[in-house]
Amino acid sequence: MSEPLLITVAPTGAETSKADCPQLPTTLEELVATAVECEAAGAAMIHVHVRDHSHAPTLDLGQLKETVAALRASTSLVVQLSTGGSVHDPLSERLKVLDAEPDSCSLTMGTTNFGDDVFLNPWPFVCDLYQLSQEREVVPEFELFDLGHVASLSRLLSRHGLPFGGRVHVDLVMGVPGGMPGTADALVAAVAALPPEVTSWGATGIGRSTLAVGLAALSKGGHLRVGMEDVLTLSRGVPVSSNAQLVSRAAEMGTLAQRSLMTPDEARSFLGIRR
Ligand code: KMH
Ligand code: ZN
Repeated sequence: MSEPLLITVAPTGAETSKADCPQLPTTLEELVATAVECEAAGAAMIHVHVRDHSHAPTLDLGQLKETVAALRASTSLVVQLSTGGSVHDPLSERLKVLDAEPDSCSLTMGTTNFGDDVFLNPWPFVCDLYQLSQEREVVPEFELFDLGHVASLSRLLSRHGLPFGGRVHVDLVMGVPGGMPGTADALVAAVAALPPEVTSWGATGIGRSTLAVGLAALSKGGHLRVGMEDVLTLSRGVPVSSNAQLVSRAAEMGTLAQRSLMTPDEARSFLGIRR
């Protein structure tokens, strides 16, 4: 019997503008309503980027804390804050995200080209963020955009030990222009290269690679991240109307693959989240 399926929703991201996509949840009210719908549709964890009052990405600590509290008040979802932010956020601000005391944080294992931009994650920053997550008892999700990031994860774990909670959960972020392609072949290669300390992995395919990556991940027994951070169309020319639509589709795919859905409470134990 396969492991229950952990569905993470990434509802907002830092790249899409509200003007281009009015259905993107950018206010706190919209985010909380989305989170409630996505939990009902089968999500167990939420990966959060916060927007300011003009809908621009922000790492404002007050807003981050308010968002964590609001999500905890209205849902049971595991709350993961993005430490990636936007490509314009300074590293020092990204470290301060942990001051908002989330359950989990994203932790990208290296610098990557990101479309026309660069998503900066120098090695000393990765180590600082990792050590801070251990001190603060926040469970990192290791974001791997490239095969080189797999090797960096191995190096990080051998130098600095296991994360808080003792579990090592990885998300393969595939199909970013500049990172590994969103194909079944690349997914199989990345999974085969994961270090032995990894206890679970999921994958997300950006843009049109979302279905190829999702289906390949399920075939290999992995978990799924979906959401409007990663994809804005259901199929060519058909816009996503809500994050819950993507979570429902992921849940249907999981059911087809004979996977039960992991509840938020099960996800806490599974990921080693502090209770
Ligand atoms: N917005 C990207 C530059 C993360 O959340 O940790 C980085 C990102 C990864 O979304
Ligand atoms: Zn993100």
